Amino acid sequence: MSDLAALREQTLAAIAAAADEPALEVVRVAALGKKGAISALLATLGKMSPDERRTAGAAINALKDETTEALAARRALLKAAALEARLKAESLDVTLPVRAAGIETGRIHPISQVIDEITAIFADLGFAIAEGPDIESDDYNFTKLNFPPGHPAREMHDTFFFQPDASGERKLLRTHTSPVQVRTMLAQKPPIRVICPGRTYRTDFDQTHTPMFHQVEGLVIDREANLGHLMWLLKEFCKAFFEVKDVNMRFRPSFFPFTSPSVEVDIQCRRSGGEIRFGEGEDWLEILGCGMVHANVLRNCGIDPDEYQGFAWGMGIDRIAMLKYGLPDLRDLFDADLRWIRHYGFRPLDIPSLAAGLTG
Ligand code: 2NM
Repeated sequence: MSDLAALREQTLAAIAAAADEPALEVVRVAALGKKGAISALLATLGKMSPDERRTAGAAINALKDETTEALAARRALLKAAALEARLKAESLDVTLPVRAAGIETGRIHPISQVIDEITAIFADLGFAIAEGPDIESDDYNFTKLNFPPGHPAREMHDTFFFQPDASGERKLLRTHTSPVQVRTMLAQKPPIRVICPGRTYRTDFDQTHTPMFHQVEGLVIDREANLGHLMWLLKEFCKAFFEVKDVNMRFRPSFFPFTSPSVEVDIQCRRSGGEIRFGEGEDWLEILGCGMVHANVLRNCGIDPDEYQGFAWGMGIDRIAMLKYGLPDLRDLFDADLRWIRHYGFRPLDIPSLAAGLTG
């Protein structure tokens, strides 16, 4: 048997014996690789006489083609067999319970839920929602709101100040969301109906205060907007938010620099056994502050107080979220504890709307 015939037999046998694709690749390299046996034979052609080359060349090339074809056929076979084996080994039991998707396991934080509820109530009453930056100027947070420089009411706000910048200006973390209302009045012409929910900051940290907390403030500016409208609006809000048919409210005179007159509002409730019910009982719970926007504030924000007037109110969101949903400790709200959010959080697609009932 010639060398060529022996090589052919050996190569084809090795191809037939290759049990998987990596083994087949080893055979291919040994035959057709740079240093393979057939490649080596092809390299000898150069040293042959033209006659020899004609016959040997044809034979070696025929072996090369035959080997290539055999390799391709074997590879196709092995591929099919490997797929067959995988299909046999891997099975999917479609009757098994499905693992919960993110949308099922994720939860909405009670604060986000309450902001969405408040937004739904006021949007239904024709209010727009406005937001602004957490870092504010002293001017927007205080001066324009009728807290003149040096006014003692500034001290009551326990403000986080930044270092002064190159121009000497000292920015701060907003102590209330009122600067958003300032921005709204400066940017829009009355009539204005807007609510501003968001984060606010004061250097207070104890059982009932966290340095970051949430507020929602509202503002109405129109030619004849008055305290009667405000009282009606707040009552409608409280009924919708606490999901009761009626609430008793108490309006007490108070003081804020940006409103005159200023009023604090309590709602009637009953506390028993760690539970709280609204619209009945003999306790009073303070829930918000409000008043007629001070003429100085209107003037500072480019609104003529002889032509327009308005009312504003502000309330803390964290505490009413705790009251409504029975959250026992304020600080849990910001602890980022997964077990807590799984227990107290809301399902992502239960979006509050008045039509569906606020909480589904
Ligand atoms: C409150 C109480 C009373 C208030 C006033 C304004 C503005 F910008 F119109 F002057 N915004 N928010 C306001 C009034 C806030 O929070 C207890």
